[in-house]
This record gives sequence, structure tokens and C-alpha cells, in this order.
Amino acid sequence: MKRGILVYLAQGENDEEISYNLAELAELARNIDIEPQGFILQHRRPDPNYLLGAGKVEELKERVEKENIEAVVFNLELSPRQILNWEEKLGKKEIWDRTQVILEIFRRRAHSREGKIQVELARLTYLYPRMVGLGEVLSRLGGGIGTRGPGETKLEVLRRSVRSRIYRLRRELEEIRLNREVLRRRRIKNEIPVVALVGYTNAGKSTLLNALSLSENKVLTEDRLFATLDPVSRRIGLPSGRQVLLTDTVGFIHHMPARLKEAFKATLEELASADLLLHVIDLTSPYMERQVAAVEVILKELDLAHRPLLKVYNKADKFTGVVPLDGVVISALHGTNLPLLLERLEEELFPLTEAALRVPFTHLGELARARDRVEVVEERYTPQGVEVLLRGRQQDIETLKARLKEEGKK
Ligand SMILES: Nc1nc2c(ncn2[C@@H]2O[C@H](COP(=O)(O)OP(=O)(O)OP(=O)(O)O)[C@@H](O)[C@H]2O)c(=O)[nH]1
Ligand SMILES: [Mg+2]
Repeated sequence: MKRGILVYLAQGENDEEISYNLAELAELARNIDIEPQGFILQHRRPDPNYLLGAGKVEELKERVEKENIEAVVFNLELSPRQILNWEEKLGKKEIWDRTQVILEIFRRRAHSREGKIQVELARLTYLYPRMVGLGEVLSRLGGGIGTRGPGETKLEVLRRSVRSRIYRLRRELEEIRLNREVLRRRRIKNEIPVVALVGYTNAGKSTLLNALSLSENKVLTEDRLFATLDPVSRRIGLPSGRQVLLTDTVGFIHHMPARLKEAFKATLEELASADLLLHVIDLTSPYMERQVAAVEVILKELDLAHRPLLKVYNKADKFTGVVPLDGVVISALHGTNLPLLLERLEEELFPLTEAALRVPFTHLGELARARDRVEVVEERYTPQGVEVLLRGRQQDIETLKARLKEEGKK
């Protein structure tokens, strides 16, 4: 672990928000092997040269030297000029901002071709607009301030190659997306409902996927941020014996860098085709409400705010407080309450409806056979047959109707 220090420039947040953001920034830093030794906090407008005001700049420099700090992590995005100034000021220290830290975590976790493409795209689109400032730097190195120095042309070449790389990556992603679309269509044709896990990173989505999955092929779960990048799907069985697909994707975080959201669009688009979203929430997080709100913001941005959604409060084994009542409370790790969750899934995916039918006496056998799936609420005998009021899943009722017609034809 490298010794680090956090720098927090507050823009009107209150104390509670600041302490939450600082705790999360520290956690993000740990995920790239930087152990924060402390922090510097300032309330002010961002300074164009150092982000911080002059007094704090000196304070940071002193602390970096005194405390043997190797890496400085800023909460706000730094401009190229600010990065350069800090590098000059502090010598050979690592300078990070929150977006870079998140991008680095993603880079380390990306395994599949798609994941790698998405992360590279995010990094390049983050870099590209920043290259304008680089021209200034390149020119400064080559002399000639203010004139169109040699840095400008070098920069143009660089920018062009980055641009064409971005273009190629976007095209590759588009191809992957089309493939997905084909798979999706096939799935719809087979009528396997899809349930998608969403939630803050580290809430326990992958653990839940493993716990419910019928397959022995387990996915990675870890006490780390963004353990999952690549989407995976597994079949799960519902109490009625029906199967559905459960999909797991990248976790969310508040103030998710825009570039990352854009790059992971293909992954996130999968969510749009889900029949139901399972929002997994870490009950034990002191910041649970904030995390729920952050996920809801992202769902809204993805235009998913009005999709059917079930809240799942996880890690109940480690929780002693009062549990919320607007969802299912489970422990994915210990398997607690999973049968109840599956029942709720069944209800959500296959809601009960009622239908009135007339069954001719010759077809009572079909009705009897359907009784383990469909409940007969009322029956009335008439000369033409039995008039029944049925309650059951739409699909089962449709199947029964179809059978009655078939029988009628014979
Ligand atoms: N105590 C407890 N820990 C759990 C439970 N469910 C998951 N965890 C732990 O929480 C950590 C994160 O679990 P994951 O399943 O990897 O979380 P995730 O939501 O997939 O996280 P990302 O992929 O990073 O978004 C792991 O250390 C799990 O063992 C639970 O019910 N109880
Ligand atoms: Mg995961």
C-alpha cells in the first residue's frame, strides 16, 4: 500500500455529505492500493492553477513531505494545467482525481474483450478533451509560449490517433451490441423472463446471483468496489418450477463518471430489456439511504425509473436495526429468506389474474389437469357445461384456453 492523502474541495456540501464522500474516496483509493493517512478540506471556488487556495497548497506540500506521502487523491476532476502544476510542486508524487481512480479500478478489473474495450473507451474519452491543455504543455516544453509552437503539431497528430482509436472502439462495441440484440430477440421468442440485478457496488449482487443460481459455475464475489464488470446471466428456478434468467452487471456509485456511463451503455442497456429489476441494497452501510438515492438517480438517467422493481435488503445477518418494510430482507451469504424472495419474484413476474370460462362437460378432464396451476374460485353448472371463475397466472390460463379449443376441434 502506498501512503496517500485525500484532498477535498467542498462546493457547498454539508458536513454529513462531506464525511460520506471522504469515506468513499478513501475506499476508492484503497482499491488502487493507496492507504489514505488523512485529508485536507477546504471550502472555496476551485482555483484554476491548483484547485486549492494558496495557503492550502503550502499546507499540502508540507504534509506530503513530513508524512512521507506518495500519492495525492483529489475529490474533483483536475484540469491538465492543475495536474502539471501539482507535479511541479510536489516532485515525483502520484496525482490522482476521483474519476481517474475509478477508471483505474475498472481497468484492473476488466477481463472480457467487451469489458476491456469499454474501459479503454472511457479512458480515452476522458483524456481527449484534456489534450487541448496538453498542447500548452508540449509547446512550453518546446519553447515559444503564445505562438503556435511545435507542441501544437505534435498534439494534432496525437489527437488524431486518439480520435481514430475512439472511433474504432465505438464500432466494435456497436457490433457487440448488435450480437446482444440478436440474443435478446431469441430469448424473447423463448419467453424466458429476465430479472436484472442492480445496486450500489459491493451490495452483494453477485453473491445473490450465486445463491439463487441453479448452476455450479459461480461468479466472483469480493469485498472490493466494482468486483463485477462483465455482465453474466444464470438460470434460476421459481417455486412453481418455472425458470427465469437472472443477470448481474456492473455496480453503481454516486457521481458515476460520465465517460464510464457512456462506455458501459451497451452493458447497461441490457437492463432495459429486463422484465423486473432487483435493487440490491446493503442494509449494513451507514450510508444506505444515500446509496439507494444514487442508484435511483442512475436508473432515472437510464430511463428505467418506471420499470417494475423489487427492493432487496441484503446482509441482514450483520444488521441489528429496524428493517425497512418496502422490500424483501435477506442474507445472500447465508441464504436467509431466499424462498420468500423467489415467491415474490414469481408474483411480480407472473401476476395472478382472474378469468371466467365455460368448460363443456366433455372437457372436464382438461380442467382437472390444470388445477395444480390454476385455482377454481367459483363453479356453476349449466346445461352447456361448467361456468368457472379461475384465478392463476395469465400464461397458465391461456394454456388452458388453448387446450379447451384443441379438444373442441377433435
Ligand atoms: N455479511 C454478509 N456479507 C455479504 C452478504 N452478501 C454479500 N456479502 C459480502 O459483500 C461483499 C460484496 O459482495 P458482492 O456479491 O461481490 O457484491 P456486488 O454487489 O456484486 O459488488 P460489485 O460487483 O463490486 O458491484 C463480499 O465480501 C460478500 O461476501 C450477506 O448477506 N451478508
Ligand atoms: Mg458483483
